Amino acid sequence: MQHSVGIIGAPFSKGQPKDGVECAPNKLRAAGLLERLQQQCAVKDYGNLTFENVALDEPVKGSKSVRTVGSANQRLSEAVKALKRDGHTAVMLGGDHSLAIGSIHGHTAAVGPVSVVWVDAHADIHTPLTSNTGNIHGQPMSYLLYELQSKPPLPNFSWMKPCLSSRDLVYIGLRDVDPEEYIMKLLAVKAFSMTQVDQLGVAKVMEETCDYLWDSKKPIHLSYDIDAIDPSVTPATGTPAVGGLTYREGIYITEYLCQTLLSAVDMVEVNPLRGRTEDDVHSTVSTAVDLLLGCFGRRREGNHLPDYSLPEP
Ligand code: HAR
Ligand code: MN
Ligand code: MN
Repeated sequence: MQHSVGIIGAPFSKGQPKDGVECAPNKLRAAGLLERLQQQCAVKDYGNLTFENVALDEPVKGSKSVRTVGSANQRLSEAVKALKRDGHTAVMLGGDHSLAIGSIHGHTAAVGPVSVVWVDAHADIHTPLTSNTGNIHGQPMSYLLYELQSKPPLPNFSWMKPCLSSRDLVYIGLRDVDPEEYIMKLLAVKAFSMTQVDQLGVAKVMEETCDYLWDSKKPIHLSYDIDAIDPSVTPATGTPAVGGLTYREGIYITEYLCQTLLSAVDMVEVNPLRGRTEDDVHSTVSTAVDLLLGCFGRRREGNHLPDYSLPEP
């Protein structure tokens, strides 16, 4: 499928405590993301959003920076909605994973209900009441699901309504899930943990993922947390978890979804300040770029010009 891609940078880090994840959008651009994507499809860069820190943002029910996260996501939701209305496939460069709230909300505001493929070591489905850390990047799914929204809404979240059904969610790559996140079992969410990736292989996982989602034929939102990939490949991230996807498995997921109704992609949790060495950062950033290229037509067999013919001797 030929995509026209619209890119939004979301340099935001208040969904978790570690500095640096806000540097990722510019790092990904500096690594040549736009130039390389342009070789495959039309690209429009909408630039970076700017976010305010809300003063006196005291914890609410233990969750941190609720108001700051709420207003950042309101802005992001509007931006993604506008980009989708312009007719592009959305690429949101985070930032931490709390941004999935605004990204998925804005996507559905423009196109109606979507399916979500959430590629992550973590389920990010804590509610403010179950979270042990109070970090909202561990909670976005609970804000999005009809089945889980907190009532009354948290401060600076009254702009949003849940917009995702648990039937339309698939997890891939899980391996660091807290006991309270058993919520996902109660909701019967489709999930391929690393155990299933080992058992079935990534090709079967993707076939089953798309069979499962195909029934409803909704546009697909891919939310890709870079910590889904093994930290030997992508160490520059805030909460690395051993035993992750290989580079090849990670890329295969994007190549497969490229051939579906892919309508929006988040790339989150790349933290250029977390690597121990230059190489750590480089490997993480270039893997994130490769994953995005895979979403939009890059093939490992080689991409060829459509009108290519052998040169005249
Ligand atoms: N479950 C833990 C928490 O709620 C860890 C959250 C995970 N970090 C992320 N999200 N990068 O995927 O705090
Ligand atoms: Mn995540
Ligand atoms: Mn994660």
